[in-house]
Amino acid sequence: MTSLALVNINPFTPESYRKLFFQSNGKRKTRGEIEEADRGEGKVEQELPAKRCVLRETNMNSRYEKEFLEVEKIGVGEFGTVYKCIKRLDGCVYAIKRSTRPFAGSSNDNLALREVYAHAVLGHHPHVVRYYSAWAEDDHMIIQNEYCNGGSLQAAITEAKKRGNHFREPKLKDILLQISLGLKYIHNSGMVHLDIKPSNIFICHKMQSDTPVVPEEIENETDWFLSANVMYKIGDLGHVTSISKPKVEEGDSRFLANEILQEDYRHLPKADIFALGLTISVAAGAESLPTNGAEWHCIRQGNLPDIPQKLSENFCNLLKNMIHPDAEHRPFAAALARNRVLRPSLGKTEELQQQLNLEKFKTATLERELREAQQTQSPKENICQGDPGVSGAHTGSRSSKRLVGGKSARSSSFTWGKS
Ligand code: 809
Repeated sequence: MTSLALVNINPFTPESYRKLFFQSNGKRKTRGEIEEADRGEGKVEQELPAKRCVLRETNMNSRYEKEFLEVEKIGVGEFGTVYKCIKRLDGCVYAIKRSTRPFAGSSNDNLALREVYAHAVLGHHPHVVRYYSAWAEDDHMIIQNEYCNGGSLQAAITEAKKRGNHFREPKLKDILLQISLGLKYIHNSGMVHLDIKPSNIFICHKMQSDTPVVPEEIENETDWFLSANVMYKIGDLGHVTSISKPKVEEGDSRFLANEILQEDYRHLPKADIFALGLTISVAAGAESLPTNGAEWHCIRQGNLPDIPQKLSENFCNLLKNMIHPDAEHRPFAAALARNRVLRPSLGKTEELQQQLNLEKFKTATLERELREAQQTQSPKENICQGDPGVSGAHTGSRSSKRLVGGKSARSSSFTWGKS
């Protein structure tokens, strides 16, 4: 029996995902066929699998081999090798990194552990790659993360460049907004990423699901991503540190803010904003960034690298602000996440809210005037209406309390913010 047969098929995964593992005749695909189908998305015929396979005991000692089927290597870096794997038990795909560095115990300084600590504390956010598990094996740290099926932003930029293309303004704004939301979450959790760059942003394309989400049904603003077709997520938390007690391990020098080089850690979250500004510039088509030298310093003086497309003035100014030499001058992630340049619809909402508040104010004024007019009417009329303000006129009956203005006076309380 091949190890491929030792993978369960999860019936709840989207159909397109199941198609990856089965042929139209219900037979399981070989590893080669799976890789082939994964490369040529959309070519596989529509048919559901008929069989399920039960996990069987293997003789393997390694947890990695026992629990996962390795599909392919998806990246090799300075700190480890990343594989696309299927978990045999749940039949889902994960990205698994095996660190190159030997795992040196559980010291707080251990970089491999820092990544795990950060993931564990951060929990779940739609714009941060999800963490599932981590363990040490053969003296190496292994981390099991969410698999993002669209590769990295760096790979997408390279691919676009090959075709003589680059990301256009609406797409750039979408990426900037989504990553700002992820950063806002990380920063609000008291941490900073410190290695934001295109190769640490991962893309998830929505898989065809059996129960599609209807955008109109999404009421909660924070759930908007359920209708998004492309999600951008912050990954590789290997440099994460806390804002209050930082242990800074410098990230990629091409995206490094000058104050970090100067060991000035007073505004750490703004170093992530600086790196994000340059990340978006690269996605916009800026040539490869300098690692040091005069050009490096020129960018740190607030000059955006050359971008070979016309961006709107507003957007350009926003990017410029993000790389401002004075860290304090750069916007916070939270401010980016509600910036009108990135979210023009928020402006409309605010405008409508103001109009609504004005109308409510006018209504409240009219109601008050009406009550005052009623109170200045003849005492006889007041008695008929059972005005409790007129001495001896209160009848005590339920219906007599129901003044015309009385009811609306009670219902006219309102708030000036969101309603
Ligand atoms: O999808 C990924 N999730 C990760 O955490 C991750 C992923 C990728 C991908 C996407 C494939 O479509 C490519 N590479 C090179 C990845 C690396 C990681 C990763 C980064 C992991 Cl698993 C741990 C730490 C840093």
